[in-house]
Amino acid sequence: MYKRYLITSALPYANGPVHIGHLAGVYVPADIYARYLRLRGRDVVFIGGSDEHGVPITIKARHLGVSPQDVVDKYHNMIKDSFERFGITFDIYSRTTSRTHHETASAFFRKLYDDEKFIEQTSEQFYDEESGQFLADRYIVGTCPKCGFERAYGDQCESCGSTLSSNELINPKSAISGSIPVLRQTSHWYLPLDRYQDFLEDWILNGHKEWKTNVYGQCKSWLDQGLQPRAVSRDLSWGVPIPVEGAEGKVLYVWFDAPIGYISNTKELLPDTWELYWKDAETKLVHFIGKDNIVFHCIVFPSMLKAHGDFILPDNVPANEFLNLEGDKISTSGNWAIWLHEYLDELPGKEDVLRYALCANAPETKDNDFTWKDFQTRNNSELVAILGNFINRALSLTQRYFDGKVPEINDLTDYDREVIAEIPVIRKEVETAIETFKFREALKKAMDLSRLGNKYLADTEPWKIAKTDMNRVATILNISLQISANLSIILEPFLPFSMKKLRRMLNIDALEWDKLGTANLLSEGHQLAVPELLFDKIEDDVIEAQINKLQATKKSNASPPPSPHKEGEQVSNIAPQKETIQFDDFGKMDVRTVTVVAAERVPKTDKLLKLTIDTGLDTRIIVSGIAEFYQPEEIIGKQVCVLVNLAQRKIKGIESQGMILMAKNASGKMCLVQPSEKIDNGAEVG
Ligand code: B3M
Ligand code: ZN
Repeated sequence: MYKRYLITSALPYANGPVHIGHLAGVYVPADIYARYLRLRGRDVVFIGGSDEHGVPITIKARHLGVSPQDVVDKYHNMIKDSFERFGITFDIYSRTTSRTHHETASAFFRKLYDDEKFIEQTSEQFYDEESGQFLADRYIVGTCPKCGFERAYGDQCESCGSTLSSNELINPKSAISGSIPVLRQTSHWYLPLDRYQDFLEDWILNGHKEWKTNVYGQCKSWLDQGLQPRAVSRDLSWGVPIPVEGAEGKVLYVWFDAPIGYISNTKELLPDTWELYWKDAETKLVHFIGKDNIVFHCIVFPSMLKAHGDFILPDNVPANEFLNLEGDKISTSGNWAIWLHEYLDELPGKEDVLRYALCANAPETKDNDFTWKDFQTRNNSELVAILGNFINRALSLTQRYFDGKVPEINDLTDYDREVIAEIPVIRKEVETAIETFKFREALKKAMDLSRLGNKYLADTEPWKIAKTDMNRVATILNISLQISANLSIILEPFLPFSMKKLRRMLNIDALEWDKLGTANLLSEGHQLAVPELLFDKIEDDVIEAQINKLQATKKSNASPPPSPHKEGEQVSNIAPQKETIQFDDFGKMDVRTVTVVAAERVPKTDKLLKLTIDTGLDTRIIVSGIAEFYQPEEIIGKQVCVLVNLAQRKIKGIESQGMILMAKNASGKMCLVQPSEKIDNGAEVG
């Protein structure tokens, strides 16, 4: 048996809130595991934190017109707060912008550098001469060579889904300035993973055959392909600076520094004893992650730890597959998600219902689907009808017949003995399932104890014999109450809020796991509190409101379908024609073709872009409310139509000289009106 446990859960990027996919994949199972081990009296440290580096954060900051620090401050606090409210019991939830982390990650790199564990290689990468910086893949946009989509990124085309490399893009442009990037030499440090191939093959393929098949399979496939050196530095200004002379403008690649965050956060939590958790072979290290993080936790990070030499390796990496939502992939940018902070606000007091639904339907071996209907059924048909019903019957009958005092246990029948003997069997099954990371199965087995209780009451029918044999009723209710007390232990890791409530009703303190399995947890005469309902039914209108909310998202995401209609026919979702005007009225409007030469977000607004346009007559500024529909980099270089003689207006402190013509449909979606072919700037439209 291990002396102590170090549990880590993937550090979410602090560029958005967390959603149910994160919870089902990582945080719910990790929290169940940590709570279970603590209940067993084990020495446990459970590490969490935000991943605050990486290009997506800098892109988000640029789009919002704020600093990367502002972005991570906002989301770190939001994520930390919602985890707390949801009952995720991290021993620490810190962040990779912390001083401890910068120092730890920097020292880690430096040790590998000094020990010559890296190779240095020079390659050609895109450089934006206008903004004076190398461009990360996400900062390069161009035409996809596979499908022709014009706004593909340097690493991926979001239209056809192909993985790309930036030099494959046709007409690449910098997303920062819109200029055409040039190739420039730059040198980086690489971790030569090929040198760790033999070690990894032996350690994983021979040594960890017990890992989940999805994890083992992915590792095997990476190893079968043969490992290649991987760059661990980037030309960026946001991140942990490379602690080597002459490396100005370079930072650690986010996937190099983020897993070191687990070490840094342990250090921050336990400045004096952290090394026991990371360096002593009697520590069991377990990483909870999603499937997209497998290679980093099973191949790259272990190679880093091995190269360093001082650290233990993970004993297991129970990665989950993905959770979909109502049949579609969860998408942060498409707002197709159930956000934790919104759930907590909109369904207060229902933390355990979500924990239950996500665990009962966890994507442990394959991708799974979350639906609001299933959520409702899990609550109404399982939590309310099985668990809540049993507890309620046991407690109310005791209230009715014995004034809420635990009655005495008299002669046991064979059936009583069988039921009591079942409790330790269930305990063993739950333990085995949790210890092999099968949390769905563990929850199902734990719920079997309440099924057992329900069946016992239904079979023995104490309410029927109350008139004739009160001794027998006492025994039946005593056993039912003992089952209830056992439930308060076995379900504690899964439903901590409700089990606290149950203990309040039973008028007992929290019991350790080792007490589980016996029928003498409550002594005769012990006074119970007045029973309440453990769970409430969730009505259809609550579920419908949530489904409607998702449907509204879907509607606003979808571009309106083309609606073929006959000439002259009024189509209902098109705005009606305005009143007739004279030609002179129209003649007053000076509409011209112009080119957008620069675009940026107006700070602290969601909707506004500040555009610099070349009108052929002059260069001027227009503030336009199109940021919801166009990213700044998409609009740079576009030729559009502008009403140039509109009276000047001040918007957010900026003088706006004109108005971009947009077509707007009934749902509010807007698109630019553009000439069908290139034409001089300043050409009159009319
Ligand atoms: N932030 C990726 C993710 O959220 C990354 C995990 C880091 S774990 C060290 O999927
Ligand atoms: Zn494509």
